[in-house]
Amino acid sequence: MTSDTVAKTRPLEFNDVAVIIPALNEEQSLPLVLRDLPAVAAVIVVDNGSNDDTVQVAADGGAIVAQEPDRGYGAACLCGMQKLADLIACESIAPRIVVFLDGDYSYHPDELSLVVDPIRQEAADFVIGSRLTGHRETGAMPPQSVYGNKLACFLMWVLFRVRHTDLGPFRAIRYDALKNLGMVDRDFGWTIEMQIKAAKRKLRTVEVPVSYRKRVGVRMIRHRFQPNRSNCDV
Ligand SMILES: Nc1nc2c(ncn2[C@@H]2O[C@H](COP(=O)(O)OP(=O)(O)O)[C@@H](O)[C@H]2O)c(=O)[nH]1
Ligand SMILES: [Mg+2]
Repeated sequence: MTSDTVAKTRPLEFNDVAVIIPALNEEQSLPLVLRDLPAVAAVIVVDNGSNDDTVQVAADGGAIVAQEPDRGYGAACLCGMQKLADLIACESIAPRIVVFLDGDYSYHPDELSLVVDPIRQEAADFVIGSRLTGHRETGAMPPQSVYGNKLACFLMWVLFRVRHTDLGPFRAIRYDALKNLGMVDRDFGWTIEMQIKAAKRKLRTVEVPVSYRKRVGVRMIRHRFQPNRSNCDV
């Protein structure tokens, strides 16, 4: 389905918002994510070399599919940004806000307005959904992830005087501000890179509590508080 078709068949509640969903083997969870997401200008699912039916369920759910064969969360986000720029260049959409959302259904897509509203109300340029201040299903975030995020946030405070509680990937940012950050990290350093760069560029950044539940499907040995292979130049 093209973005034109999406626009014709859905009432656009968030026609100023584009959503980028990096996805690696998320055939089970992605239909739920796309089902619960409010109508937006465009949903871009970036397939990161899945060997299941991620691409098919994304297309069936009305998303625009981009493909990034290079593994890595940040690589997928960068590819999604490029796809978004292409769509804007051919004038199929003109979003003002970009939301990043995981494809594993660990976040609640129907909480989109929580991260988007502060930008719409001109109270922020960048909004991070915090799992640490929001409601977490028991066992959704393993202890090493909780403490790793806290440690990363503490180090951000020590080194950059930036106060955060989480590196949560469910986040919204003004599109023009995102472009100016010059994001480069191709792995799980992506989220912390964005937070540090936003602070350095003096973006108005706020955190909002968001809900977090156990992912659908299994994975993860590496976690987002480990910016390994990070090549971010912040
Ligand atoms: N693990 C992993 N996830 C990826 C990759 N590329 C895209 N993703 C997607 O990034 C999101 C976060 O991944 P996840 O494994 O849930 O990471 P965690 O929440 O930090 O444990 C999911 O939607 C994945 O499908 C990749 O190379 N590795
Ligand atoms: Mg996850």
